[in-house]
Amino acid sequence: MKKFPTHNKKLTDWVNKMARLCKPDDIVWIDGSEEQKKQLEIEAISAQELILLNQEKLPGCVLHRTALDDVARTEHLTYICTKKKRDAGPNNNWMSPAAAYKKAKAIFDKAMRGRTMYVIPFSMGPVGSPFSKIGVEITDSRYVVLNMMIMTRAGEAALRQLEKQDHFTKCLHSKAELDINKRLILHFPEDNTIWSVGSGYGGNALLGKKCLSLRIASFIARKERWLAEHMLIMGIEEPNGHIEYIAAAFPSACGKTNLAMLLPPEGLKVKGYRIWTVGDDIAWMRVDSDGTLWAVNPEAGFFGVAVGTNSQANPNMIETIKKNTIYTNVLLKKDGTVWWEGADGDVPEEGIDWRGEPWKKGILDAKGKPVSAAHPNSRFTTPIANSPTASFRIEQHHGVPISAIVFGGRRQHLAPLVYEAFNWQHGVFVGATMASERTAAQVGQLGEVRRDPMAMLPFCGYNMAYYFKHWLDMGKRMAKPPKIFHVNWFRMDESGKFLWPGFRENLRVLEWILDRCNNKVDAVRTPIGYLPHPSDIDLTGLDLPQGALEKLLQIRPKDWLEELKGVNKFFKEFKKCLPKELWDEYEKLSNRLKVNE
Ligand code: OXD
Ligand code: MN
Repeated sequence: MKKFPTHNKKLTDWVNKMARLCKPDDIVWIDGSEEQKKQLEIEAISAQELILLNQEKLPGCVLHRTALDDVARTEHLTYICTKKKRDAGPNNNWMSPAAAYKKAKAIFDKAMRGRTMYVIPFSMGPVGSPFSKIGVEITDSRYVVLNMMIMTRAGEAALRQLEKQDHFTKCLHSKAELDINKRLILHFPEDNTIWSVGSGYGGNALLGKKCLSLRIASFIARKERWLAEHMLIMGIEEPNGHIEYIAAAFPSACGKTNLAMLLPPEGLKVKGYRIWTVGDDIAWMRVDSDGTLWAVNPEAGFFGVAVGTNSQANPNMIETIKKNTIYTNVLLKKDGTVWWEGADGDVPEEGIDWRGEPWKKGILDAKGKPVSAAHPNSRFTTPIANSPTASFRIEQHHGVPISAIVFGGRRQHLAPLVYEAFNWQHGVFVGATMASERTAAQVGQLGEVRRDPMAMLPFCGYNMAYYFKHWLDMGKRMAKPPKIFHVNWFRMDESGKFLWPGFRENLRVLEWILDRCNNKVDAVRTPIGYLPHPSDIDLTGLDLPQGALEKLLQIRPKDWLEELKGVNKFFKEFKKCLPKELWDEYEKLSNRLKVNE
């Protein structure tokens, strides 16, 4: 066995112990160097885990295909393993730590025989920043190593930081047999440990992402009094060069990545706005000594959905993924480039689909349905630094100051385009009652409302009732808390047509949000919060049909009272643990609506 590049006892003891369990043939430590990365790529290509793409057109890009039943996060196999079940809450699957370790050990046992065990020291957040956390992932997947090298700061520098602080999150991963019946994604927040086995899919296997940066981090954040959130962070540069930052939470597949990289709309060009992307998925936020909220993105890459990404939806992403990108489950074209449904350009005549099968334009399956070229959850992994919008503050240890927090969901009829919460407590209620309607892309009843508070339902590593309380407490700690808003880009008219064009035009709404933060405009007080005066949303160059904006800003108290029934049911799941303040906000909203009915 090779010499370990560290004398840190905690780390070497743990790696040795995991090696005794998984029995790899070899152990390789990841130093984060370009040479090591190249070497791993060569090995992965010869083992057919990766396909080298056309290096002239897509330099540094490769393609990976997952197992057919390993294409998305498996929430039903994801557990929070706390000593007390109540600490995991009704929002999580729970297993006792003893039972979970026992069950998983049987799967990890000798799982790495004939394979190499990679040890990846990594930092979530800039190395050495007071915001950041160190983790070490052990894995037997080269694909995981190469992804972690993009998504995190992996290697030597993280290891030296670990030695200084002497604590880290222990992340153990093995593909094992990639068997869905032997797949478990286990979190042990009380042990600062994650065990994931039987999956090679990003959200299950890149343990720095959802597992550490959200589930484990949210648990730690409550103890250490900060926030780990499922939020994008973007900077909006005004013509005078001043940049304001916002953090925004939307459920998965509501356009966080597109918003974070937005290209200002043609109509507002004269105003000279520019967008800076700090992050598209996760925000860690702390109260600083100035009494305001500051945020970093713990990640260093994007793990974005490919299907639907094109020059109209996200031109900056199209630029970003032209180099040094790992594509997963997309179509391989004859010329060694890639394609997916909704990509730019013509539908290719033929290729190899995400399953590895020959594919032809118009090809139908046995039931007469089109065979998809790319999986609907196909992905690209790409460095943020590739993006033309990458913020110059990404590496800054202090992060960025947050002026506004924005919540959002997909609501056909209920929520207006935008509204502002009355204060922090009301804002927490707005976040806690967030919901989204199912689209055709998801299984289940179309239009069915799914509650997803702060977009954290699948990611909160403890009882959400305590999480709400933590949010309320955080507000009290800030001298100047950010204002809280709610947006809905998805409102429809009577004929089922979207009333708002979305995408680039969303900047018009962010402009109003910033005007509110800077006390530049007043607003209309309504039962649900402050709404814009229609004339305060700059529609220059936008051809919105007559009356559309008024419809977008309409509130129907009857619909909101109906909505409150769902909220009531949801809140009751948390029994006595739910903070009284949220029931107070519920009552106040209900009363305001009844007066206006
Ligand atoms: C993601 C998700 O992959 O939220 O970011 O599902
Ligand atoms: Mn996400």
